Amino acid sequence: MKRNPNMTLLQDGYLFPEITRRKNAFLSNNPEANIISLGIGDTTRALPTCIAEALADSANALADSSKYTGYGPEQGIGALRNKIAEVIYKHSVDANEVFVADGAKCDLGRLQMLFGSDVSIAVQDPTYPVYVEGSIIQGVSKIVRLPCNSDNHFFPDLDSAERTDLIYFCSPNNPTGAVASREQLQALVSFAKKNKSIILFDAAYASYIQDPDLPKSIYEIEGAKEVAIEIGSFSKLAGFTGVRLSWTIVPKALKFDDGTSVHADWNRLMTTLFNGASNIAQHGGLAVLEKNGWQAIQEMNAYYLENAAILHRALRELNIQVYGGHNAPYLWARFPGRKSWDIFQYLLEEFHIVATPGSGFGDNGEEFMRFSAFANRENILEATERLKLCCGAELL
Ligand code: PGU
Repeated sequence: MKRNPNMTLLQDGYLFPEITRRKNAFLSNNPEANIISLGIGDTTRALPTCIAEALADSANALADSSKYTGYGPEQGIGALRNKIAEVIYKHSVDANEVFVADGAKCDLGRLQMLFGSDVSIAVQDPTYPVYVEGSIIQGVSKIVRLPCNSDNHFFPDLDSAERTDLIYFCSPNNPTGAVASREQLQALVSFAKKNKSIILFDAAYASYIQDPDLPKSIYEIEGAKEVAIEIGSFSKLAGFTGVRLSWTIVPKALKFDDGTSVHADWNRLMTTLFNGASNIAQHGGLAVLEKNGWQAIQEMNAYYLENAAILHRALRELNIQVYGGHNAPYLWARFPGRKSWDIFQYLLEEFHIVATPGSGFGDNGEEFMRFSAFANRENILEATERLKLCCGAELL
C-alpha cells in the first residue's frame, strides 16, 4: 500500500500537539513547574447549570424506551436548525440553509472534500493552519497567502491579491484577534463576486464581538449569500469544545459556475458521509439558545473578554506591542527580531507560561506570539504577575 503522497507534503506535526509535546518534555524534567496554558484556544469555564442539565436530561431520556432516539436527520434536529436561524441569524438565513455538525474543524475538512483537489485557495497569512493543511491533504496545490500585518491592519490588500476559487476568511481572526469592519467585508464580498470565488467565512469567534458596528456574520453584507459559506461553532460560544457542536450555513443562492447548487452538493455529501451530530449535544445546543442559556453564555464570553483586557494591559505595560484582544479572545504580541519558537521556549522555561508561536500560523506570524484568553482568572492574573517580574526587558 503506497502512502498518500499528499501526506508527505505536510510538516512533521500539527501545531498544537507539537506545543503539548514540548510542554510535556519540559514537565518531565521539571515536574514541580506550575504551567499556565495560554496556548491552545480551549475553554476552561464550567458550563452554566441550565445547559449541563439539558445535556443530562437528554442523556437520561436515552434510558427511557418511550423517549429513546437513534439516528437523527443528518442536517440536524429541526428545532435546532430553526433556533440557530432565529437567535444567531435573526432569520437572515433559512433554517434549511443551516447544517448542524460536530465541530467547525470537522466541517472544514468536509468542505475541503466537497471542493476537491482541483481548486486554488487563498488564506490570510497568518492563518488557522487547518485551512492550509486540510487542503494539502485533499491534494490542493495552489495556495495563495495574503499577508496580514500591522501595516495593513491585518486585512489583506485585495487590490493586489490574485484570484482563487476559494477564499478562507476568519473574523474575529485566529490568530491576530483582528475583527473585519463592515467596509472591509463589503470589499471582500465584492472581490469574491468579481472573481467568481467562494468565501469560506469562519465565524467561530463571532460571539466575542461586542461593538455593535462590527459585523458578526458575513450575511450582514448585502449579496454575501451568493458568494459565501459561513461556519459557526458552539465551542467558544458556549464552552462546547469537548461537547462538540457546530453549524455551517450553505445558502441556496450559492451556485457553482455551471449553475448547479452548492447546497444540494453539500446535502449530498453530508447525507453520505455524516450521520448527524450527537443528539445529546444538539439538546445542549438548544438550551444554549434558550433565554436562560443565552444570558449565561453572554456572561461567560464577557469573562473571557475581561481576561483578554487584563492580558492586553499587562503586555502594554511591559512595552510589548500587542494587537487583538478587543472583540476577540486572542492577543497577538510582537517581539521584534526574535524567533517565535525561541520566545515560546523562553516563556516556558523562565515563566512556566505556554503561548502559541506565531510562526505556526504562517510566515507573517514570525516574531509574534498568540496568547489565548480562555483561562481562569487566577491563571491570567498569575501569568501577568510572572511576566511583570521580567519588566519586559528580556522579552523585547
Ligand atoms: N475555526 C477556528 C478559526 C478555530 O480557531 C478553531 C479552534 C476551530 C475552527 C475549531 O472549532 P471546533 O468547532 O471546536 O471544531 N482553534 C483552536 C483549537 C485548535 C484546533 O486545532 O482546532 C486554536 O487554538 O486555534
